[in-house]
Amino acid sequence: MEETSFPKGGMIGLVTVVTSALRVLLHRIQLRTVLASNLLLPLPFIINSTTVVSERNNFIDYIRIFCHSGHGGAGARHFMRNKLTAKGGPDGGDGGRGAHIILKGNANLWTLLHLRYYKNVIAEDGESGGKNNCTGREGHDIVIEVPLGTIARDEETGEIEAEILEDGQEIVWLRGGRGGLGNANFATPTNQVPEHAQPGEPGVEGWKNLELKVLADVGLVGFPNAGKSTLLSVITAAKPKIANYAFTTLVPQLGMVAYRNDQSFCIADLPGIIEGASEGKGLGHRFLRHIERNSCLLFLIPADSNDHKKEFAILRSELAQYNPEMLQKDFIIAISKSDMLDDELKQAITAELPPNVPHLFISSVTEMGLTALKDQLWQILNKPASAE
Ligand SMILES: Nc1nc2c(ncn2[C@@H]2O[C@H](COP(=O)(O)OP(=O)(O)OP(=O)(O)O)[C@@H](O)[C@H]2O)c(=O)[nH]1
Ligand SMILES: [Mg+2]
Repeated sequence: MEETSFPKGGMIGLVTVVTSALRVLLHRIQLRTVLASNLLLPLPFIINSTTVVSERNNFIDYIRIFCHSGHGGAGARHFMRNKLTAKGGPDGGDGGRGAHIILKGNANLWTLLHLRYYKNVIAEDGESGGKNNCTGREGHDIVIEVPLGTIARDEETGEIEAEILEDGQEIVWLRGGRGGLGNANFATPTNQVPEHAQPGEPGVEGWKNLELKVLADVGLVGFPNAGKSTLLSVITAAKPKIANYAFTTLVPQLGMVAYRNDQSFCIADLPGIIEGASEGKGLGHRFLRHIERNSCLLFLIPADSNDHKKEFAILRSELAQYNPEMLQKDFIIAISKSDMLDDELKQAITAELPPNVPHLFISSVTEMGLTALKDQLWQILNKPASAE
């Protein structure tokens, strides 16, 4: 009889093909693990942006992400069996809780830039319960670190679900599903062999928005070129871009003002506002949301303005169109670039402005009036609550 056998060359070829296929498969599995771990590993992945492309890209105050908290593990249905116990009781353990998605305040962050590339945040499911009353492992919670002043909303309903205001503050944003109870929990004197064990509860999922409203004490409001950034650069250590053309500042900038006796307060320089900003002119009113949280507003009107009163009225009306509550805030008017004014012109401007409006003359170049300005801002920020 003739023996059937593989030719030697064919065998080697087959082995080579199988080995390379295995190698490709292994590579794919490794790649998948890396990608999956990106989504499953606990956040935060704080990207230290030394490679920032431009000022405009650097400030992210809104992101949209899909979130899914973990499913609870199922409770086990099991009865004890071993060589000494023929008919042991039920010993099915409980399922573990699905992972939560937690928001945590971090005072060292001030944009949502580090979350920019995370489109999905998928938390781990809880493990099922085991025999011998073993409870399943809980999913690892995901902690998303966000800057102070971050609001979390549900995209569909628009409802505010969480708000981070303090450093270290933690809010369980999306709860993981509860683990199901194992059948050991259902044993009663009349039913000693419960067949029932609970399934785990599902997690929560949906498209969510994270929105940052900068938490500064004072917000600088003014037309483009009013000298806002120059003022920030003089009274704080911030180094904003300053130039003699409109819309030099494209994103909000923050700075800490050092005040007498080692005290300080935070001031935010916002992109310039022009007439019609609430209808989208200039940079629109996209950045006005950052003024909503400021305790006090500092309107900056340049000394060389054609009509100081009108400029102030336009700024107020743009704020009101965005949110009428902004007009309730305390404010001061500072006439910037006052080094260009003599006493006569100062008197003319004072006469022009509404009589009951507090105003003062400052110059960032000669530092005139800056101490008085800081004093007034400090007084407003620290006035007793009853005086409001
Ligand atoms: N003489 C004088 N010039 C000033 C003073 N403050 C600012 N400037 C000049 O005004 C111009 C505009 O200054 P910025 O600080 O960039 O103005 P801004 O309000 O931040 O402008 P945007 O960012 O475009 O909204 C620059 O050329 C400054 O040098 C001042 O106190 N005195
Ligand atoms: Mg500026």
